[in-house]
Amino acid sequence: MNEKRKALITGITGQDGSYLAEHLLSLGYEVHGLVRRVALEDPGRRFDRISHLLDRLHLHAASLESYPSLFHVISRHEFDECYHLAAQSFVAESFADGFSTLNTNINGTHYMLAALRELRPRCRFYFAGSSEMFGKVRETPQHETTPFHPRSPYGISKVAGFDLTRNYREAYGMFCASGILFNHEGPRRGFEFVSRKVTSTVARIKLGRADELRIGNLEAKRDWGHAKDYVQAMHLMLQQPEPDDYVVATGVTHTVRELCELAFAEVDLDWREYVRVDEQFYRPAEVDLLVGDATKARKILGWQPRYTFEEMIREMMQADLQIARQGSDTQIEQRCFDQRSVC
Ligand code: NAP
Ligand code: F7E
Repeated sequence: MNEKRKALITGITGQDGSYLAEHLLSLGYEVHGLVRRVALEDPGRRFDRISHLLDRLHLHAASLESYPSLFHVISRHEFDECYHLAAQSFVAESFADGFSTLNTNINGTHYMLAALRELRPRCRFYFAGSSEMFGKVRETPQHETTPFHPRSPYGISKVAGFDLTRNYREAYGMFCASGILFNHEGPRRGFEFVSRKVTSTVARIKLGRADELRIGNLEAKRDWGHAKDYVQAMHLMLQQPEPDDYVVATGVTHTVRELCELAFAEVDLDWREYVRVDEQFYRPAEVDLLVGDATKARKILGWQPRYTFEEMIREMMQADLQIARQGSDTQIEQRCFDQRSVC
């Protein structure tokens, strides 16, 4: 009898964690997730992305800030694979509070690696690297050998996490791999990120519940894919004979302006009548142009994205229209549509 493979996901309550949990469950894994104690105390709100999976998941309370709490969870189960996704992931917030972003993202990654080395050195480890590591890009498109030049505390924290992951691979022979993932979105994206901010606000405008979309840099360019496609690449990276690092991207780039045009067009509105540029949403240092070359992932992992940008925005628009029609966006209204907030 083959035993079920056991996977541990940190950040299981986030966008990627929820899609990855679904994917691993569909492959027959026993899926464990690390969650914050406060999340266990407020499941209605904190578990909204995984509420449909709760009876099939094993959740453990731990904090990325506490080595003993991570050590304790890892000591209790023979994990085969660990996907380290938990992080302070919002770039704008990392400018507002660089200290906590660096602390959570760098120390959290180091704690995970150190505990695995001590307790489960054969457990395969995935680190959630980011295209933000390329920052002020030295070449276009960006691939695995493009030098890093991060432009935010968030980007700096991810470069440190990437280096730690590679160092554990080289120094201790552990199976440690990093995905260098470009932006990926979907209907479960946090409302502070530009794609979801646009689709959720457009839905509210369409229903007469908002009258404008205040936004930052319309000329910023991103390579946007769908999170459902990208979590499959994470899993494939841990199934290879040797650990390595991979760029995961669509190779197609769009401006924030094009994103707005498309989302408004989906509901037959003209974006120019509603979009207002507001400098409070500009960043102190911007990453102007990101476009990834995922040739290595395609050749070695056999991975390629299925969703186009247009299909993804359509799916997000439809989902946000439904939420707005049901009126279940009241909390969001209070939290994120306050135009004084930084989202
Ligand atoms: P997300 O939706 O913001 O989810 C972040 C997760 O991290 C949540 O589960 C959150 O838990 C958890 N977390 C944050 N701070 C924590 C702490 N101090 N202790 C324990 N857990 C903590 O992010 P995502 O979009 O799914 O991204 C997943 C990972 O990929 C992140 O590391 C991100 O930096 C990286 N990444 C994302 C993208 C992208 O475009 N989505 C691209 C490249 C890399 P709570 O629910 O309790 O807050
Ligand atoms: O911004 C511009 C903003 O916040 C995208 C994270 O998942 O992907 C994400 O980071 C672009 C930037 O994502 C607004 O200046 C304009 O140029 O959606 P975002 P991000 O910063 O690219 C990377 C790969 C990660 O690793 C991160 O974890 O859009 N922009 N106006 C705006 N952005 C926001 N949020 N809000 C605006 O009003």
